[in-house]
Amino acid sequence: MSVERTAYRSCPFCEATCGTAITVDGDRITGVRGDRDDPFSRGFICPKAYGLKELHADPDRLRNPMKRTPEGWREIEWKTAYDEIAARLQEIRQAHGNDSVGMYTGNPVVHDLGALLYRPVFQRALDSRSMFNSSAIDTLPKIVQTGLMFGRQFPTGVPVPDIDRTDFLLVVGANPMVSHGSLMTMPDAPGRLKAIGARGGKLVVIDPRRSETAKLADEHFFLRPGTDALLLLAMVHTLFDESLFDLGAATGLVTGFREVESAARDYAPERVAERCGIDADAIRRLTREFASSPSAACYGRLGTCVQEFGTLASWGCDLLNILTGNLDRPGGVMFTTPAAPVDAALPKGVGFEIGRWFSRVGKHPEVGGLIPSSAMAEEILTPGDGQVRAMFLLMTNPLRSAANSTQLEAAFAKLDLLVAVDFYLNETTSHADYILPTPTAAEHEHYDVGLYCLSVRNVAKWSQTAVEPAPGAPHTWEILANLGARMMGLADVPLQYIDDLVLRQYVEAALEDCRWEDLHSEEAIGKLESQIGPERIVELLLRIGPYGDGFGRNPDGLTLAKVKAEPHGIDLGPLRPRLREVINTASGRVELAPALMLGDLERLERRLSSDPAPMLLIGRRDLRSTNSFTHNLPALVKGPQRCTLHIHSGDADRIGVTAGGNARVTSRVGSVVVPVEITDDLMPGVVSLPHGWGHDADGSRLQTAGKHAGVNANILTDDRAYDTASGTAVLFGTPVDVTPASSG
Ligand SMILES: Nc1nc2c(c(=O)[nH]1)N[C@H]1C(S)=C(S)[C@@H](COP(=O)(O)OP(=O)(O)OC[C@H]3O[C@@H](n4cnc5c(=O)[nH]c(N)nc54)[C@H](O)[C@@H]3O)O[C@H]1N2
Ligand SMILES: Nc1nc2c(c(=O)[nH]1)N[C@H]1C(S)=C(S)[C@@H](COP(=O)(O)OP(=O)(O)OC[C@H]3O[C@@H](n4cnc5c(=O)[nH]c(N)nc54)[C@H](O)[C@@H]3O)O[C@H]1N2
Ligand code: SF4
Ligand SMILES: [Mo]
Repeated sequence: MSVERTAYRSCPFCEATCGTAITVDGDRITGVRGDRDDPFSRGFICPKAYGLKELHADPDRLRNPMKRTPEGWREIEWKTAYDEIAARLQEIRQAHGNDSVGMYTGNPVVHDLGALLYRPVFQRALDSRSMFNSSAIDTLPKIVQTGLMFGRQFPTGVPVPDIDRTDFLLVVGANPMVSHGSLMTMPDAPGRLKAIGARGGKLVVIDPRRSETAKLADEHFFLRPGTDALLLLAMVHTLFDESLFDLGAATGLVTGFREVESAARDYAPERVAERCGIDADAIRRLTREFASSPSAACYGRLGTCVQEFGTLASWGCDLLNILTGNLDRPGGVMFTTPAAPVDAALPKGVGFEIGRWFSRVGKHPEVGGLIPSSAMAEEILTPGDGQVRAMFLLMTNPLRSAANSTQLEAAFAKLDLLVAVDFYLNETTSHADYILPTPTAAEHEHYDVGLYCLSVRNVAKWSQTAVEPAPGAPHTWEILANLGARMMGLADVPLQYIDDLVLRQYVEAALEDCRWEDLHSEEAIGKLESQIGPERIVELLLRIGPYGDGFGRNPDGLTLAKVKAEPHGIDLGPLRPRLREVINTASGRVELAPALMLGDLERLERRLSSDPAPMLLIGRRDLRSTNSFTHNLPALVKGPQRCTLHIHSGDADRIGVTAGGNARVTSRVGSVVVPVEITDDLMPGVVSLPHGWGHDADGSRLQTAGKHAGVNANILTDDRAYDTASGTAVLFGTPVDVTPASSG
């Protein structure tokens, strides 16, 4: 008789970290439900959680390393894969230098503890400047903006809305009813958003689309894509113009106040209103309401990042928060106090730097040693010293997620070597020479070291393994450690030895500037109970962290054992004020007016005085997708086709496209034909198309996704369009031409 077991883990399909209870019979997942005893998510899950079961059972999912041969794909042994890949990488870098090997990583890395903690290890082993920043696909403007203002490395300097206590949430370019929050880790986004109204608070949404969040809101304003910086500067202008500012907790802790006042002088609401599509009176009224609310939080996400003025728009959001006294105040925006402070392992020092060097071809600034993902194709295609000839991809499908995917596909075809750590043979990995699959989330333990730095409450939870991986199948950290070791000439060394070296690096970084001054490496290493792998690093971070036991110095404090003993998770309380300890700028103050932002205003001015494009394309997320990789799971693709072009009825009539008919959408770089849905939920002059589709590529092995192929939105997005300040690709606000089309 079989015995059913239950494992508890956070769901890996978005940033919300909902607690799931996974029932298992033998090596089969039998069910996934919300964990009612999880103090953070209280039983909430969305339909995607069920994907844990379908993904584990997916017959298309790869289980063994794959090698491309003249006869087609062949399964090979892990050791052969490591040896061959390392040898090819060595060969390429010996012939062409270290920078000829590039690396790019994708969104799922944040849900795989081993990938997250051992990526830097492999990166160091590659010792190349061709490290492409996946944050440049969604978060870089926020990283640069908060880095310059607060002097901290991502993700520890990003204030998050205190959503459970706020009286006023202003959502600019985010759709948390569907995305469930990003840079704001909060299970049960719908419940938390509805609770704002239920306690008498207000929700206002600024979005070119009447999104699911906008439909819930008290007020929604349509805004022309890419004009957020103008709107937010107009709100800042109003704060000064009408003397509505009050720094609150930030009083005495800021610098650059006068510079902001003078910069905002040019952006009177009356001057930007027409361009934004929002009345000047409405801008002034909204500003007054925000400023006079007992607490308020302005939250910007993708709509304020993946656009032409992402850094300025992100700056505008936090200026509004700071100048109205809402930074570091309950109900405003606050800094999480994570139990496992991953920043302890980041390079120390004061301030945040950008542009210590620039990319070879496009001259994009580096951030944290990485160059923007939009530079990938040009770095591969442009000959010269440092040209990229090999790429290592870690859990990403850039031929569906990055701008101008046609060009990137042509670039990948030119590589001498493409290696993908991925469990699907999909649109990108089908171009690889080797594919290295890793176990699914249900098959590994996990701790949300990254996402718990951005959670709306302080929490800790250890995610359990639900099903054991196939015998011999390595975890992501083992793959990265094994390949990294070979790249450093340590081919025949036991994994334990390599991992001890990795641990030592983490310990030394973490103990520099640690709150337990008398704690030394040998003591910490000696007292760690975990033996190997990412778990040992989490144990270290928990024990030195703000709630930690300090390796015995605070006996009641947290240890990994205590966290593991609470499989539903531990609630460590609401966000608490900590601005003084967060500020890490050279001036010791919050930098309200970094030179990068002031310098970028000239570009904004130029845009304001140029003619607006008649039709702009934006994205759209769907509740049952996670970017590109959940479309092979039957429960998540059933129902009507979701990859459609949304267009306003007035535009549809003028252009002559009809509901259910097809439209051709053309941008500078490409063209697609897509079914049309007419809706007045979009503002006129804006069309919307979801990303992550286009599953009809030759060479993929995705039976279910292939039947729901859709089109690839990133055929249209332009690699040459980016937020110059940060190097972020413009994914929302692409000028397009829409015409009727007869067939697909
Ligand atoms: N036009 C447009 N483009 C966009 C966006 C948009 O809104 N509009 N959004 C952007 C954003 S925000 C993001 S974050 C990116 C996301 O883009 P990516 O980071 O490329 O994410 P995915 O497309 O989901 O691809 C993830 C890959 O990892 C693999 N994978 C998933 N989980 C695992 C795992 O546990 N182990 C292994 N080995 N492999 C795994 C999948 O098979 C898939 O190939 O897309 C961006 N692209
Ligand atoms: N269901 C689901 N959830 C997801 C994902 C998913 O693919 N599916 N992806 C995850 C990932 S990787 C991320 S990064 C997050 C993203 O989380 P969000 O940012 O909340 O997600 P989006 O739906 O892209 O929301 C962006 C909103 O900006 C609007 N917008 C477009 N252009 C502009 C503009 O110029 N200005 C303004 N103000 N608004 C604009 C869009 O209409 C959209 O409503 O979601 C995560 N969660
Ligand atoms: S909202 Fe859905 S996808 Fe996101 S963590 Fe929760 S269950 Fe998973
Ligand atoms: Mo993202």
